[in-house]
Amino acid sequence: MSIVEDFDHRWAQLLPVGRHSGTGGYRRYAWTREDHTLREWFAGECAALGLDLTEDRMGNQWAWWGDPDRSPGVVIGSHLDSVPDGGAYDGPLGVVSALSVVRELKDHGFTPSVPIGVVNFGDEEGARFGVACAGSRVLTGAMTPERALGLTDADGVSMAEALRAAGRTAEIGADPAALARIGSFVELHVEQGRALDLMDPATSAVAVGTDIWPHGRWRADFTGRADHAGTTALADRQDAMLEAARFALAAREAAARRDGEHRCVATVGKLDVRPGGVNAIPSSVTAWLDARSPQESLVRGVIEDLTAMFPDAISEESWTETTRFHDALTTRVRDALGPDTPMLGTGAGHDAGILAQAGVPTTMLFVRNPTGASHTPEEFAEPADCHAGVEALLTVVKDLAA
Ligand code: HGY
Ligand code: MN
Ligand code: MN
Repeated sequence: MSIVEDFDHRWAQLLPVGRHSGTGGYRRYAWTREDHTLREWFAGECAALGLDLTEDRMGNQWAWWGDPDRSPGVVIGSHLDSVPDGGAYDGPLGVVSALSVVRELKDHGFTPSVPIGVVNFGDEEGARFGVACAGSRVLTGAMTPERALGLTDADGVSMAEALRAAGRTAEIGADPAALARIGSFVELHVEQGRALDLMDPATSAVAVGTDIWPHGRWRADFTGRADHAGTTALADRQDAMLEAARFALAAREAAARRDGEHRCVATVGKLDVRPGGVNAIPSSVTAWLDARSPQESLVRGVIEDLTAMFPDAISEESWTETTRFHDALTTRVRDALGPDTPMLGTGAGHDAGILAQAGVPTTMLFVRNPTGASHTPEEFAEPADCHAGVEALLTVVKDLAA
């Protein structure tokens, strides 16, 4: 079987898992039944390839060809979880490509000079517990285990409880030994914008990553008083939704004031409304804000404006500084792929960014996305471009492990 056929075969296996029959979107959340199915699938594929499967202290899965305790290895892979009603490609494209690369190398008798690892990071999207890249943040020590275990989902279930319900221990924590096994990390990912598509079509379907914009998540809590939606006069109401609505508009305006030569974006994508009845005045609303820009000062400015308007309401949930990928690794990867390979920064966050922040030599490959749509069932990459991605990853691994 060619590498491309192998990729197509594995891709088809994953497609039905966690796909919602109504929306067509994926609902693959950390430590749920779907997540368990995906982890089992990953473990089975790795076993079939003869890789040694381990987990770090946060439950991220690592499958090794060779012994990374003797010498740090080249790691490829990504994540299998999704945002609510996400697309098929964000995450799985990198994991499936990595498995196909390993099979191809093994089938052709390649002898790696260093160990090769495939990773499946857990809880990259933070869809359930709110903090993105929870798996890599705890692994690297960027988030304490106490904080992670205390995060709760929409039903009030804590991560500690979710881990136990999944039959796991809540004894999680940073894992310097697991981190020390990574000599370099190359995460292949679907592009989440149209930059590659807008380039000359003669250029590559694959780009090398340069950097990740600074970005963060904040929550804003607004309090009102529950009452009857029909009998309470407008003048007597304390409706928490009104402040939340002002907050969403103010966030958009604060970003728009700064959006110019450098992009600046802000989104309120999630609300928790209590008591949550159509005919009840909201007694509390929590709004979650995501804000990003290539310029850190612009994001900070948005938060300063909002904090001035809504003092005491806003708290930071996560913050990731500008991340530049490792210069020498990025250059080497680009050299391996050819001097015309485009270089691309991204406004999306990735485990690769968290590892880079922790000092691991890291870079990324992006596969062209013809519409730029992502975090939606519409997310798509042409099969030929996915194949170009897996071939590019093969070239890169052959070079790094030669
Ligand atoms: O939210 C993000 O940037 C992501 O795709 N993890
Ligand atoms: Mn994503
Ligand atoms: Mn992703």
